[in-house]
Amino acid sequence: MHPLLPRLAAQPRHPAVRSGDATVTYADLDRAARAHAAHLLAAGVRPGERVALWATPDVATIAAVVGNALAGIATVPLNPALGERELAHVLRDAAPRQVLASHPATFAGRAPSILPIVLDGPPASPPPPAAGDTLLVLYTSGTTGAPKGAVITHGNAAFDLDALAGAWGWTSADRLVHALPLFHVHGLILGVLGSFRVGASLHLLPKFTPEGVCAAMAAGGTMLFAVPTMYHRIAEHCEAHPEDARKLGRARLLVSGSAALPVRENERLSRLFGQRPLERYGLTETLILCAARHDGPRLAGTVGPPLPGVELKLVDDHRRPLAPGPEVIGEVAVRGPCVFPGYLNRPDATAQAMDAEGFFYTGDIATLTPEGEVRIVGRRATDLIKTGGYKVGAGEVEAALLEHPAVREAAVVGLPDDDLGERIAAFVVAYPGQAPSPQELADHVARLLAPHKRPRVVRLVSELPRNAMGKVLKKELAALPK
Ligand code: MLC
Ligand code: AMP
Repeated sequence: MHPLLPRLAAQPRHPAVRSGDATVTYADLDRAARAHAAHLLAAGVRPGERVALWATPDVATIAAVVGNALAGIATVPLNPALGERELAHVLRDAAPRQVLASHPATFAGRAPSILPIVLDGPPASPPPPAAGDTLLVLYTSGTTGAPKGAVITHGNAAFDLDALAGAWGWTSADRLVHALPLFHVHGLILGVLGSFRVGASLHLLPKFTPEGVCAAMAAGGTMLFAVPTMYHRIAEHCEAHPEDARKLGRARLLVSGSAALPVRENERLSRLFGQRPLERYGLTETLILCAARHDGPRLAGTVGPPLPGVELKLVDDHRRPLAPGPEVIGEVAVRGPCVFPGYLNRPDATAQAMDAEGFFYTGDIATLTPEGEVRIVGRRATDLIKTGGYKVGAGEVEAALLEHPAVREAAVVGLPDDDLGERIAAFVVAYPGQAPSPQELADHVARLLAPHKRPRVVRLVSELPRNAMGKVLKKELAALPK
């Protein structure tokens, strides 16, 4: 029995994935995943090595992720929209043994050699990987520099998914409606691997639309995982289409995460659907740390208590623990079996984020309610932006802007946004005689990094406000009249 996916071979006729008109049973998935593993092993990929995979939202990609997990081969999922600069960085840093795609032609020329995922042929039965073996390397942004590869082990994922299954009463009777990207924790670990660990079914939507989500819920969905931006768009849609609101109202559980769900939005969703969404909180590096329980209180603005087995404390600016109390605000530090072992090739960054006792410092600022629920109230670094549930470092966007020949200086901030949570705004000083258009600069960033990292607002300014030390005063920029 595979330690991460024990149900894979245990319920052959149960539906595993529904995508479009096709339904793939657990037997189909198990067979396809093992055939894929056999091809990789025959091609000389060894357990413990890394394989990159264009994470297109289709069954072949999912089967390849599962096959890699069965064989102990680490998956490096690639955002299909990744820009050229960021893709080159990831491929250099992760140095995958192979790059795979369900449709290699789509990505022709984007990597030296791209192999198709092959799902037929004799299945492999490799020995199961150990808890400490790498399951995934997930690239995540910091305040500066290029994204870092967070190493997630089989043990990290198994612990976290079991804790979440307990919190949400998640079982094989569930069908999860899922329209999240497959290259981050939320969509890939929770949505895909979580469903398969508990033996549930997954209704995969290749593209998020409110109409598509409502139709999938009406077609038998019991749970929805989505980011606040998706809930915002679903709410807008359902206010105009009450019949669709009723479809979501029948859900067993609506779960929101990856960014704060504003209290106002929470109230709006409760009114629309007759049930309050559950929030959960986590990071790529730690997986999910806190979650409201399906049978517990649902308080707007809180992300639930720490999951059983997760140690959570609030610390001050010097990482000294703060005595818990109603007025206490501090940075969230965590320890537990879901916390990653470190960043790939970056012992410096790992040592900065974690202490010798194994506590990871999240950068999130929180308070604790008297009942022990966590309320996230902010973030330490203004240079980290969460937009549509994606984390973006201001530094990487600034560096990309500076590569544009017309840009002399650039400062990037996140501005509050009802839809995206934060929208990326760039303040740009152009070289004399140059006036690049906002669209041109946004396209430039989308081409180098990824479309979700493009600035949605670009303002040309004559100079950037700086303090006496020459440091850009970002708070002043964010406060400039629109
Ligand atoms: C627009 N597009 C461009 C472009 N402008 N493409 C190239 N150049 C330009 N200048 C295209 C995009 O490619 C995309 O195409 C479309 O326009 C819209 O792109 P977008 O603006 O990025 O998407 P948007 O509509 O805003 O998407 C909203 C969203 C998305 C909610 C669907 O943000 C999303 O999927 N968010 C989920 C993020 C997530 O999973 N986070 C989890 C991180 S894990 P096309 O073809 O795609 O439409 C984590 C831990 C935890 O945080 O706690 O979970
Ligand atoms: P990522 O690195 O993309 O995994 O993003 C992790 C960050 O997302 C956390 O550090 C938080 O800032 C934010 N986040 C995730 N879930 C929540 C939530 N429920 N409420 C508030 N912030 C969240």
